[in-house]
Amino acid sequence: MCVKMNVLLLFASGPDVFTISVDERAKHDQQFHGLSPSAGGFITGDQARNFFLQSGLSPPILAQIWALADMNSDGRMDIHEFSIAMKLIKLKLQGHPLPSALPPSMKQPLLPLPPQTTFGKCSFIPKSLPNCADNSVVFSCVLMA
Ligand SMILES: [Ca+2]
Repeated sequence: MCVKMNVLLLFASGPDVFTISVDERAKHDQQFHGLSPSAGGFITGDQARNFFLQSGLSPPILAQIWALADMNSDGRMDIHEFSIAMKLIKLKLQGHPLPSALPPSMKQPLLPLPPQTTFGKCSFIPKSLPNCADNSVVFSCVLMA
């Protein structure tokens, strides 16, 4: 009972309009690799520009999106930056105004793919729920044999 409640709270405070979903991430991954990124995992400004223009957004808007998404301003995009740009393009096409600065939810490292409830040899299980008085859920990482 207490666990369920807290998990719901986590979800309620988590995703916002800028959060890139796992499905979107998978699509962005595919598109990124379709653009033949370099061995280091980057696409150039030219590669990205031609692709982004297909969205139908105007070059000045795309320039703004590029400026936001190219977090380290090195003139090229890794998969994370590309995913941010694609998300901003989608939001813009849906009528959302572009943010003046990149929202924290976008700067976070992308979720691992595919989504997993277990990671490596760790399994997260509720550790103890004495009385839920402190309204917190304790998880413990148990090594599986
Ligand atoms: Ca960059």
